[in-house]
Amino acid sequence: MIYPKPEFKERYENFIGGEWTKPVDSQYFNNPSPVDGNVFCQVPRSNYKDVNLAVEAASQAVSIWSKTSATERCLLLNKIADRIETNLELLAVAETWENGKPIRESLHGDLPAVVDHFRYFGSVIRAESGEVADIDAQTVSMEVHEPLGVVGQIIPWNFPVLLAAWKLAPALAAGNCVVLKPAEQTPSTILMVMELIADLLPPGVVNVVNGFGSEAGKPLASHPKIKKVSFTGETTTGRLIMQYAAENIVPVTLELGGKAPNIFHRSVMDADDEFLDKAVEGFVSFAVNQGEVCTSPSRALIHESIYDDFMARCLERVAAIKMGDPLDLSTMSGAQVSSEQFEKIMRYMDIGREEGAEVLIGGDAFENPHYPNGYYVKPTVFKGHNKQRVFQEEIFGPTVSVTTFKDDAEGLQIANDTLYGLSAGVWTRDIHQMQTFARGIEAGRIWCNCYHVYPTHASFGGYKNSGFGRETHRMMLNSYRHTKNILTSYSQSPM
Ligand code: TXE
Repeated sequence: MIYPKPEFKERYENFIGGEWTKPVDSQYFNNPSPVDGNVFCQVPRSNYKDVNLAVEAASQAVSIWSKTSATERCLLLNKIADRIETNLELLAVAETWENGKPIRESLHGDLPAVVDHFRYFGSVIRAESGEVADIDAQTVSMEVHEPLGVVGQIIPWNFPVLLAAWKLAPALAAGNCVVLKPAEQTPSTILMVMELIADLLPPGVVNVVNGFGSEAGKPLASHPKIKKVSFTGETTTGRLIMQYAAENIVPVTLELGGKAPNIFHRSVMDADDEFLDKAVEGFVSFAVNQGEVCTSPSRALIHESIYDDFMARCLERVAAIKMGDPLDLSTMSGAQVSSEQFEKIMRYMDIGREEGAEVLIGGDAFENPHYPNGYYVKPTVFKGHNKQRVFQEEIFGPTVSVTTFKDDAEGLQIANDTLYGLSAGVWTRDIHQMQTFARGIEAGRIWCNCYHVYPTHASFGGYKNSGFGRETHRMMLNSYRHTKNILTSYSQSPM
């Protein structure tokens, strides 16, 4: 089945204080689709003036929203979830056109996860109860929570609506108001969501300001009235965000890049066919979302004793990845998000070859007969060693760099030999080996005998240069609120 091309407005505006608001300096930028390379809408090119308006609107809304009951906030989050669910197909098609990802992922992965996210955080705030401790017979300690106020959220382009939901749902649940800046590559699907939910939101509770990083992102992250910055993006940008936030002494959550090892142990080849097939799918998941995933298993470490047999199966499966029209439900790999990202990936194809990595399959652009001007790259497997740049640097494309290891010690050493620490995969039938690797790898998410699974009630976040702070899971509510301790003495005697 092929979905029809979505319909967008020719021009969108910022969403500030519950109103569609033109940019103060009347500047807009063109938004092209990576699917066909053509501009399909215009979006505000905002600057600090627009950010100021949005922060002001959010500041005014805080006094009311922060006082709402958990029940009220829960109801709003559930209404948002319902509205998105009712329009799931519309938004999934738009997301594919905006980002390039295949419709089967936006329809069955991204958008359902968005709905689930709002429902989950609606549920957990209703289920919460606090902590009270008897310090002694006359003294009681009580932990209470209070919202931070206005939070700034800056998101990237690889999962535009889903990452907006990852940040919005917990921030709202905790009683904050938000100013959100989408990525300049993917500004419009989030605005479509805002159109759908605008009537549900009290004015100023969620504000969306579009624009470029230096022009709109920086003034947002450095605004003195922002009480927290939550950022997902490149590690170098994350460093800047910390610097901006340091000026105002506000907390940051950083979800940055990755170079995940996916480790296949000897026992994978001894397992039954079902498990072996699952492991092969785990290997191939480097091509999910065209590799534009911070957790992408972009390094595969394969035990030397199974390399030939296992790789033969993997390469056969990679060759079967169907490319084509991203709006076709049978397409498995779509377009890279932008011409810049496409060029970056193609540069790494050259870098890999120049450094002596062998290209086992792919290594080139894909000429899409449906869309000759879109940005398509063939799923690519490099064979080399962990010192090469294609093993060390985040390519963010459908590539995996494969190497072998001889024993557990060497496997662990290679796995940790990277600046990043976001995630890893471990494939083995040996439970002791699984535990050794799960505990030994320096990363925030270890998938054991699975990959690319993101339940909302499991925590997610990085070690090392992949950032800090967690997303998903109710534990992150505390990163969107203060904890206040109220210590009461009931004693009548002097202290
Ligand atoms: O990221 P940026 P880019 C990695 C991936 C990709 C590379 C570059 O390797 O190839 O980063 O992508 C905003 N102050 N990831 O250039 O610049 C920007 O407008 C405030 C991994 O798109 O970090 C956008 O909204 N904001 C990542 C957001 O930051 C600034 C996902 C991300 O853009 C800013 C995306 C500034 N000075 C890319 N500069 C992941 N962890 O999943 C930019 N921005």
